[in-house]
Amino acid sequence: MDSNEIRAVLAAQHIETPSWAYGNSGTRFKVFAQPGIPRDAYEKISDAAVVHRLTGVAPTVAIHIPWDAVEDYGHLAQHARDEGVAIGAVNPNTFQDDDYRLGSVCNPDPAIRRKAVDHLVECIGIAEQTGSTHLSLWFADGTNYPGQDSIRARQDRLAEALRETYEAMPEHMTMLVEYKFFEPAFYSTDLPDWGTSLLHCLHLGPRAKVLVDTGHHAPGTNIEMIVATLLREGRLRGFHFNSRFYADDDLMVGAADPFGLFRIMFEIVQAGAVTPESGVAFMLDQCHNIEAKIPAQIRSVMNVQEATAKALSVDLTALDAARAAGDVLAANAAVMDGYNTDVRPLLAQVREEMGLEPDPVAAYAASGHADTINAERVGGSAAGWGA
Ligand code: RM4
Ligand code: MN
Ligand code: MN
Repeated sequence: MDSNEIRAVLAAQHIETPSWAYGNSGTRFKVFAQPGIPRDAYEKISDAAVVHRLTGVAPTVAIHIPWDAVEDYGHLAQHARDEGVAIGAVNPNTFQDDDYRLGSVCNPDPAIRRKAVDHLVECIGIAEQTGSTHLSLWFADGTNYPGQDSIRARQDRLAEALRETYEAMPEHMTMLVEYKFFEPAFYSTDLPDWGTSLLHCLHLGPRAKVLVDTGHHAPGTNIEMIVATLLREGRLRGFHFNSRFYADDDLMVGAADPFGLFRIMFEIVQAGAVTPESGVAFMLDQCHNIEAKIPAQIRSVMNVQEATAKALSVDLTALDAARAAGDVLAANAAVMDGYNTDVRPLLAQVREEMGLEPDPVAAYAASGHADTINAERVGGSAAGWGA
């Protein structure tokens, strides 16, 4: 790919930010409140719009229900449009209610399963009102002790709940099925890995696809291999990007392991799946516990762009030749040359061609926007986990 083609792909890239990244968050030890935090879904969307205005590649924002519950979702979608963005994936929440102590859709009690599925179906209705095409599912379901519940019965309940939800979706909607290997359940998790997610998706039908959250794997897992496998099956619908040192840390993508992010993006590039038309959604799923939220989201978007630009910089002709010749070192060198390319000047050029400032972090700092929201957003309660 020549530089013009690379710049065109980068300018067309689409990275979705999550509404929950703009609210206060923390660990189970402490949530450190920050000034200027949105007090409702409207203000979160306004913050996401700031990220889009400065980066040019973050035109949608994911919402989480009920964290972002409002009276009128059509009105919320109009607010997003007025701000120059749109509402992206709708994420139901079946993990913050006392009823869900033993699980939601896999709970042994049919009344609680009913409540959970009703919420999933409610979120389909919300997605229709916001114009969203993605229903993004993650379940905290699982058990803590061997014998606590039947692993097989829980799979049956999961399949039944997913089936009812799938059938309630309109034709244009896609279900994303996310997995995570542990937490909050510590013995067995009902959707622990990509294989289990994929099996459920295959049983459901073509509009059920897997979502890969980069923080949801055991240390050392070769995530790009999962990505390649799911792409081959046409069942990779999206990512939740973040980075981890230990568990589901939800730190800024590309901060802990920029090379791992590059390897994932290189699989995406080789499959021709970078552009929005390819149907793979690049979403962030992060929390900024100690750093400022908006600039952290901007930095995260830039980190994804840099990994993508490096992946696009790999000389595929040289790589193919090296592979065909069985030249291991030359093949590896071709990939590493891409990774070691300083793509920051290229991305600065992309932004200038899009009419943006070349350095979005500096542009945010210079904008004075932080002072404005700190002064405006007083009173009310700051949004946060569970709010
Ligand atoms: C989970 C998972 C989900 C996210 C919640 C907040 O670990 O990553 O995608 O919605 O956290
Ligand atoms: Mn996630
Ligand atoms: Mn997570």
